[in-house]
Amino acid sequence: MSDSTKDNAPSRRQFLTGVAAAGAGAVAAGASRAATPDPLITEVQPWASATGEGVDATPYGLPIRFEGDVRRRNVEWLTADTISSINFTPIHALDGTITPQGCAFERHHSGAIELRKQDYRLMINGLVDTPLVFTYADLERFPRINRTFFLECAANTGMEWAGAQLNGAQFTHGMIHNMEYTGVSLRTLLEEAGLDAAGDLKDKWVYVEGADASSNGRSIPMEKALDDCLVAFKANGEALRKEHGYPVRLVVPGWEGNMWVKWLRRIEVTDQPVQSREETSKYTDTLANGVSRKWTWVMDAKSVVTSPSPQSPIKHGKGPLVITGLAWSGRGAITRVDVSKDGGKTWETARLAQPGQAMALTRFYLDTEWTGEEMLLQSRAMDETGYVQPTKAELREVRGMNSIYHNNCIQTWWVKPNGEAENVEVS
Ligand SMILES: Nc1nc2c(c(=O)[nH]1)N[C@H]1C(S)=C(S)[C@@H](COP(=O)(O)O)O[C@H]1N2
Ligand SMILES: [Mo]
Repeated sequence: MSDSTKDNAPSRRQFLTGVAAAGAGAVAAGASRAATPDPLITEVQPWASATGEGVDATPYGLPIRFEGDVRRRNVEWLTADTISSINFTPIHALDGTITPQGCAFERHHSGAIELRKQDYRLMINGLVDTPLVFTYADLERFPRINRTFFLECAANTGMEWAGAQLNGAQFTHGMIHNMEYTGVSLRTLLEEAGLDAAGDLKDKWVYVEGADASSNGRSIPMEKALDDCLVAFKANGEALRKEHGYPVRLVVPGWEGNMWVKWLRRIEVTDQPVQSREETSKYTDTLANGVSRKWTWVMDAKSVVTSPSPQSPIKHGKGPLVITGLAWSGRGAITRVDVSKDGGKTWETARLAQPGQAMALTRFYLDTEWTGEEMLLQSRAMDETGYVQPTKAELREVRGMNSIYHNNCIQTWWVKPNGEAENVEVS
């Protein structure tokens, strides 16, 4: 080894020289000094003996075929058909924070529709000075905003209320994605129509609906509509995919995914909420006493370890281990994430890959040494309001057992000595 390693900690020296000293299994880490000649290094390989594919072989690229496992997945028994259904983002296999559109979860109430830009119309009516209809080309002429936000379906983790249910972070926490949106501020469009006719804006609402058969109508308080909502037409730099609302969707930062209306066609300024199906019979939370609370729009702070996890077991034995996951809060930036290996008895503070960004996913890492013993792995997020992600028991105390939506409790993975992980409940 070079002299520079002398100053490093013992674990680092072991990391670099480990494999030369011992056979597989008893090794400290993955980096190895080959004991025998490695044909992958010493032999000329096929990929170096012939030319590769020319440019334009794939005019719009897809992931390389070896990554075919990184894909959305449906849970068939959850819904009667795939038209009104949900699938899940493979968060166990992604890293960083941006979700590629191609594997970002989908939730449709009446299927994903195909709507051409030429056929697109956005109406603003109701209590406005001048009712307006925008074409897609009209929207492109207003000043634009670029911001990254997470969208979490209120039902994310909803199957876990009664006990550990689905075996994988993709299924327990995969109704979430995080994209950089480009669009026009909703405020800009509302002001274009003029809000004098609405009078005092404090108690006013906007009712937003989509062009699909379900319309997915929701009422949004005017204060939020004028604050940070976007009428978006690009995600991660490219046009919205059909399944995410092409050509235009509403972005409602930090609030439940159901309000992010896709294929957005109408915004009505009203003096009261519409009390639509989506905000009365659905997307309300029934408490222990049978009373349902509504207008629970904000997604509270939450986190999950994405690896190791049931779909991402530890394959390398004991030694250096990267524990990683995602944290987010609809109330602002994530300020801290703690990780526990013993079901919440003791905690270590994880490293945030970047400072938390308000209402966007934050990636965390805990670079650790695994003893090879079993772990009850948990993560606990804190946001800038001082809010701490609750345990399952704490959440149930407030919410009872009748809820589906807004389950933001601490998740536990039981990591076994063989590296496999299972969804378990530690409440
Ligand atoms: N028009 C319309 N908008 C919609 C929906 C829908 O079915 N139709 N589903 C809602 C729900 S419940 C969620 S969680 C998000 C899902 O967005 P995604 O499919 O881009 O992940 O869109 C919301 N907006
Ligand atoms: Mo949703």
